[in-house]
Amino acid sequence: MKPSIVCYKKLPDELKQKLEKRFTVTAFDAVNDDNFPEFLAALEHAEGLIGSGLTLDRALLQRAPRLRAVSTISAGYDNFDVEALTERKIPLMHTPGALTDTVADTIMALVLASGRRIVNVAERVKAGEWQDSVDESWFGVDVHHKTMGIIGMGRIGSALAQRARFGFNMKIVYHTRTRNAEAEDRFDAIYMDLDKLMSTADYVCLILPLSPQTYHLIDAEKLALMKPDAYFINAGRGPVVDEAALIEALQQKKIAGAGLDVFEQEPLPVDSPLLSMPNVVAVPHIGSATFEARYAMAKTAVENLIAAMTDSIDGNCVNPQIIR
Ligand code: 8YV
Repeated sequence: MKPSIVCYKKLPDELKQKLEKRFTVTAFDAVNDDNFPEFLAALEHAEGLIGSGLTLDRALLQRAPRLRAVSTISAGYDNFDVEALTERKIPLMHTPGALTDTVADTIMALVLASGRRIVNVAERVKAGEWQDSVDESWFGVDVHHKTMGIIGMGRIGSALAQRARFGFNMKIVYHTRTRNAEAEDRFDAIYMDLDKLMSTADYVCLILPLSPQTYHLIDAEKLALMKPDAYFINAGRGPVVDEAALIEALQQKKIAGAGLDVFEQEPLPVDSPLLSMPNVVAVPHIGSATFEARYAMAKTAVENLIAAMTDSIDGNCVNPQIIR
């Protein structure tokens, strides 16, 4: 008999078929309040799980007593209880390589949109305000030749540095857990402690994952170090930033603006003060949201699940210490 798996995200047909060749698949396009009881019932038999966008905490994982492998269609895994999985020797697979360039493109877009006020001026044009040649009220600030500060110099940070350094002649300063000699070599990136980076960069770009160590790492104190004409960009995870402190820094004009792909609460509540600030570019967690990247992520996740279910893991495992 084929092993049972549960897929909790809509997959392209050919990828679903690839899974169906090997497994008995119970598929949900998405899990919501309506189908949650059916999802729980399917978990009881699940040996494998694949999907994204669901919080799989210890209690929910306990509803899957036969579970042997989990494959998330994402790079981030803050929505999983990794400790609970590791205790049960269940590998958690993810897709860090499949979205690098796409997310770096998104961050560059937020940098450009913030500095050049692309969204704000486009809204004014749509509102009929473009009546004459533009005066200073439409001006932005340059991106090229400025200093980009990258917090988190991993795969995405390096892809961003490449764009900024060679596409826009920017100076790169960075902060990360372990120094990245390759980035220093390739992009002339200068390592700085976090405080120094915050006070140096014209565009502070945050790409850190969420963990107990990074929660609210960027707080009022850190934001106060930024230059008043600098921009803050977040494409990592919302809760790495104290959003209330960011809102206050923006309201008090302590920084020039922000470009945000992630928020403490997603979807962002419609009454968030961020939405009424002309110097904030807010996008709905679209870092990896292109057809190409989402397909590559789903394909990698399917391959990851097959590898984990057949004891042939070769990379992409969050908790490799459990592999025998
Ligand atoms: C999406 C992401 O949130 O991969 C990640 O960690 O943040 C994004 O690509 C994810 O794929 C859920 O759809």
